[in-house]
Amino acid sequence: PRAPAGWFEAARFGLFVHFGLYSLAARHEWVRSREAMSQQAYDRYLEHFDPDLFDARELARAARRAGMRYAVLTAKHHDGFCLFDSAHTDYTSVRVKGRDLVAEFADAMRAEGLRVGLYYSLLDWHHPDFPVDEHHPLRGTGAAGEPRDLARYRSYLRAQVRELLTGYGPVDLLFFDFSYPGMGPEEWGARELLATVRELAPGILVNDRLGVPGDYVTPEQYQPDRPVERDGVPVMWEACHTLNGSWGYDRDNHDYKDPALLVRMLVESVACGGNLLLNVGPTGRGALDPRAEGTLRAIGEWTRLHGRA
Ligand code: FUL
Repeated sequence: PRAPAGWFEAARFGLFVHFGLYSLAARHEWVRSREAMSQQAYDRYLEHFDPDLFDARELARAARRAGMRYAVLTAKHHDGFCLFDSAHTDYTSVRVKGRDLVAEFADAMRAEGLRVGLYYSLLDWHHPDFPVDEHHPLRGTGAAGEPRDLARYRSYLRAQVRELLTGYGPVDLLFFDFSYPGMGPEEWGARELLATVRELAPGILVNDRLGVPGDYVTPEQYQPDRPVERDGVPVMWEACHTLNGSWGYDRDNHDYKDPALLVRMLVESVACGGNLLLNVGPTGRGALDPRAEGTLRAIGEWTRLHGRA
């Protein structure tokens, strides 16, 4: 492949961190939608939310030792629960438990020399103006009978992205998630949103899931075996993968990929000019599951011997 164009291509290997209320349910980050839980039922997890074992510095060290050079945390996933302080909702880890996990994460990654990425869900099952459709059959969402106002929803997205890009020091990468039929660039106000991002953080990298072209593309749970192209032109890409098929902590799922396989996926990504973003889903208390920890350690053994700084 051609020479790396910047930090992202030189980095090659990153850590994805899916953590949120769903981690307490310990059976997949889509649990609320999959089980059609009402907001009230889901908020049982809110009552028990206490990430007392979430140690961002430990996470950063584990990533660095594995050979990773950046990390991406779910600042907000589809359930709408924010791991950062927001003036626009009370549904945050700060209001509930006094923990600004985005701040802890950003500080820790920088301290360990890793680049900082934030994942921000465009879907929001908690927001009264997010349209719940056939893809997201949630019970009891939103104020009964009140019409949903997409313009208001777009302002919410923009306001929160502004908070993320102004309150946490330099953010290197934004991973938006995701567009689907019926909900795309029009609905998100993608162009205005992107303009705000570019204005606040000119050097930032933005992925392609807003539904408008971004800086890099994001094959998910699929391993490209050749350089990735769009319209015949090679593009920057990053394959994201789970350890066991679930992004959020899935306690009873023992189907972990072998570290040797993950190393091959990393090598294949690099050989084809792409990155690998490997996910961990910390437990409800915020700790790395020993199986995830062991996997990162095993990959680290390999990168220590075969990697280049
Ligand atoms: C998907 C999401 O729906 C999953 O929950 C996960 O966050 C993955 C990285 O992106 O589109």
